[in-house]
Amino acid sequence: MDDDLLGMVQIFVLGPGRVASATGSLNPFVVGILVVAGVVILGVTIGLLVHFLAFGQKSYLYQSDLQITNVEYTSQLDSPTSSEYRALSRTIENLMNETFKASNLARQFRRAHVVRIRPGDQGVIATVLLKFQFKRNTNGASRKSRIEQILSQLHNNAGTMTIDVSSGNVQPIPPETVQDILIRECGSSPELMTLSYERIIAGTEARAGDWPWQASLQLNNAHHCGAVLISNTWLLTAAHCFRSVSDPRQWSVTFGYILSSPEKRVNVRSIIIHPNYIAGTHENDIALVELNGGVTFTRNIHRICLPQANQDIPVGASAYVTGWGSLQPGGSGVNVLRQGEVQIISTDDCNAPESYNGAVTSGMICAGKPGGGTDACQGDSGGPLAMADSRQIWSVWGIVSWGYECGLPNKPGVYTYVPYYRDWITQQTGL
Ligand code: 4AZ
Repeated sequence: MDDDLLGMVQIFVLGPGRVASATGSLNPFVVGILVVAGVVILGVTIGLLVHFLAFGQKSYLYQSDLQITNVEYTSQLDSPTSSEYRALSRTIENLMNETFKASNLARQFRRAHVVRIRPGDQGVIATVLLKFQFKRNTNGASRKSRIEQILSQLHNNAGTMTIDVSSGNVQPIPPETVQDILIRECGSSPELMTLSYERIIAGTEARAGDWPWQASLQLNNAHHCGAVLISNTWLLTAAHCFRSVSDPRQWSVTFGYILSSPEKRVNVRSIIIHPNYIAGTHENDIALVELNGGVTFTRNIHRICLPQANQDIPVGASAYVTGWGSLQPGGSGVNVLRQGEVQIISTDDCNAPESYNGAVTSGMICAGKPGGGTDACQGDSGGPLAMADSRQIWSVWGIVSWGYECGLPNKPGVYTYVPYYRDWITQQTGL
């Protein structure tokens, strides 16, 4: 043993020793240690690289069409925000979760997400995205056939649903394609686009792409109000934003979370102010802005969903208000988009004598923090009060409208209640 070791050391010392003597200044022993260290580092690096490339985990995405023959397609399923669409998507996603969790791909399966429901020859066809994490050294064809095999078992084992999975319909898709699919759908959050749950809404400064539907409504190129993108040509905002100027030629809309460097600026073609807007009482404080040419949706610019007409909002639910408004009444606005979490407050509580004493009408909804604090303020007007459903799809439930100062206890923000105006929005835009 000892002899062997000695021999090894001698070989290393002897080799570079000649180099050392050639330069005349390096101690052969030091050079030997350096060489040994170099070889060890190189070995470890190569080892790690081989291990990572061969055994490291990588995300793989697949798309599959499931034919559900015993669910009838109804017009309710046209809208991804209808309770029917949500319930069916949830049922399918839960079934996928249970199926893969009970399969030999339990450890590799990450998430299922229904992106589309359309009428089939028989029943409905649901397009599902599936995310897995496989070791890099697994074979692509074998991954696909393992998934197909598990899905084919659904035929006999899909709870209340009768599912037909035609063979060969599991397709691997690149992450960019998943993004392109989700960007076209309304209300896709950044965490959805990677089919992960990894969103942390922390602090109050937003990051790029966090609120892709948020726009800045600008009067002569200066931020005046918030607005929210509901299609590639229409935005929702507050009527009171146009109290002084309603000529579309003086208005433009910018997208991107940093005001000073917008990702896009688009001119305004038309402005539709609710005909019954009353400045004194803030009633019907809602307006539509039509863009001069549609925007192309990107990861950082795309539309939010609209809630159903007269859909109820649960009191106490958590919602987010976003905007470039001031941090206190009379203050100046900010350059980087901010976000605040608020809770929905019942209209009865909001109309209490110590609160707004009856000024909150059925086209309004209140939201704030129990003791005050987080709130919308001047410059946030027209921006969204957004809420995510259990599938992490966001809808605009409110539009920042009014309130007594900002963040005071018993004086929450008052928002235009979008479900109350849903039919008006359809009449005006066809959405
Ligand atoms: C405003 O002046 C304003 N705290 C907007 C919202 C609120 C207060 C004022 C709500 O545009």
